Amino acid sequence: MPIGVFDSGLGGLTVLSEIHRVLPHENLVYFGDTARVPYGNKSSTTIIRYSREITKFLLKQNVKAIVVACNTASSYALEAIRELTEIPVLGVIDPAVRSLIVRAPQSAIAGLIATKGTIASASYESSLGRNGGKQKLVAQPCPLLVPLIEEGYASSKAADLILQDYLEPLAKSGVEYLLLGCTHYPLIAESIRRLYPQFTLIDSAAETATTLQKLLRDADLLAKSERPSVELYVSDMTESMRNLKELFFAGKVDRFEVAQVSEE
Ligand code: DGN
Repeated sequence: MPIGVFDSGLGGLTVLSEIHRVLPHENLVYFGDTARVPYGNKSSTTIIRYSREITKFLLKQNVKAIVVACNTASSYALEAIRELTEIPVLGVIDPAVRSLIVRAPQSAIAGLIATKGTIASASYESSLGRNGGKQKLVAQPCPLLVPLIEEGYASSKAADLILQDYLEPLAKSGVEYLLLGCTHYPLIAESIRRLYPQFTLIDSAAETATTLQKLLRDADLLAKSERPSVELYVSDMTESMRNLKELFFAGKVDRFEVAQVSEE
């Protein structure tokens, strides 16, 4: 049985890459809602409806667990998804926050960078409270980073200037840990490390993959396929989506095609 992973678009392929790296013997089915991306500017009702539709599609693929590889959908739709199924459902926010709580002293100041939608939802703050973390969070929306990364400008002078504009206030606030709260940000992590070596980066893609590994091991659900397949489905296909797929997922893909989810 495969693991189902979904995102509002193709950025969640950074999460899929980490899952594939940590769990190389698992069959993976990914759905990117490229016809309706971005979710960040939509109402919670709509995000929940879209997420439920995609969940039903993944359940039809007979998945054994679902990873919501999108910060916005993880912020709003986890409970609604869990109402549809008994299988494990994992978002990207709790794994990153739990890693912060384990790694950082309680007195630490942590920066959070994400899209405007994720910051507005205050989901990282809620997760910190729910998990008993006492660290202080300083949030910084970074709306220009997604388009920069998607246009191939992650390692450019323009990216450095924009990063400094976003991150300098965090450095001045004494931030030591930085949560990368968006699917796209692993691609800009190297630039952040070079500009701000004092930040310890917490990458929600990597943390989600290791949390999933533990969850599957504890539930005795780990697979040992010798030839695992990676299938990618999108709700709309254009040439730029083929380029984004290459940008976000370096591994071999067995299928990359359009699939429609049924509307509720
Ligand atoms: N996948 C979204 C996220 O993790 O916030 C980023 C892309 C978007 O919908 N703006």
